[in-house]
Amino acid sequence: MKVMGIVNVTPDSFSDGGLYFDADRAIEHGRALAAAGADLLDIGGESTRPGAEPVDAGEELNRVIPVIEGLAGVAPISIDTGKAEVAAAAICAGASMVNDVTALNGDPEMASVCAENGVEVVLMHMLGEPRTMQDDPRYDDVVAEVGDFLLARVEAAASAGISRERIWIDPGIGFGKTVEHNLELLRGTGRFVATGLPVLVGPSRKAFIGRVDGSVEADRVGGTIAACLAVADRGAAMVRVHDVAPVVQAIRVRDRIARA
Ligand code: PMM
Repeated sequence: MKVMGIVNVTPDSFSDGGLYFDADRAIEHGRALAAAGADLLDIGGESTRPGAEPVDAGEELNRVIPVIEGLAGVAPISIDTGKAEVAAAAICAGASMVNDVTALNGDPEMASVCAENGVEVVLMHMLGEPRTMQDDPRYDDVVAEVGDFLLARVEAAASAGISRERIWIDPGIGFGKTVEHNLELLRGTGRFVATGLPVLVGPSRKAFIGRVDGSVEADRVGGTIAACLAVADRGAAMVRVHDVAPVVQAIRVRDRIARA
């Protein structure tokens, strides 16, 4: 299982908001994550934390482009954005993957930008939008509904010319889900893997961990590792994490045990 290291160039992200807002610090952080074993670096300039307000494209570009330029060649780069303009500029600067938490629903130009540039694309499930997604989310069967949504978005992406081999799916842990929904999605990872598409999961330091043990964001590495190992056992292809070194170590040991 691969590890995607998170570089949030934002003042207000979920658990590291403000830490790497300065481009030089973000680049230094990205280099450290790559040295710690990250297979990819996911660079984002707009926070998607619950309640977050949107950022305009100009500001998002100012945040992410210098960081992508600084990290191009250090590791493969993913751009975490829902905006086609940002994705296009990020690709020019060196990104080879577009991680779109809106699953191509946020910007009508996004699918064509991804198709024309032949990049990999992550389609993630979110209920509604970040500002309101945690207001009483409800599902009858969360795994089935998230799976149906993702498969519909895969079809939309494929009809827009994005090659199926380049599409990843992600259940969107924390994006319009209660703690029980998140635990069910993690438990149900195998159902997403059974689609044959590579599955990315982003449990890192998220609130469901704190709901299990009362921990604060910076103190959720153990819970993050537990979730990463659980999805590795169920066939996930990649996890998106802040704490790359301990997660890489946990996966290496898990893989050696699994191989015997
Ligand atoms: N989570 C966040 C941001 N982007 N992208 C994908 N594909 N999956 C996720 O789970 C995901 C994401 C929010 O976490 P952060 O603010 O700590 O980066």
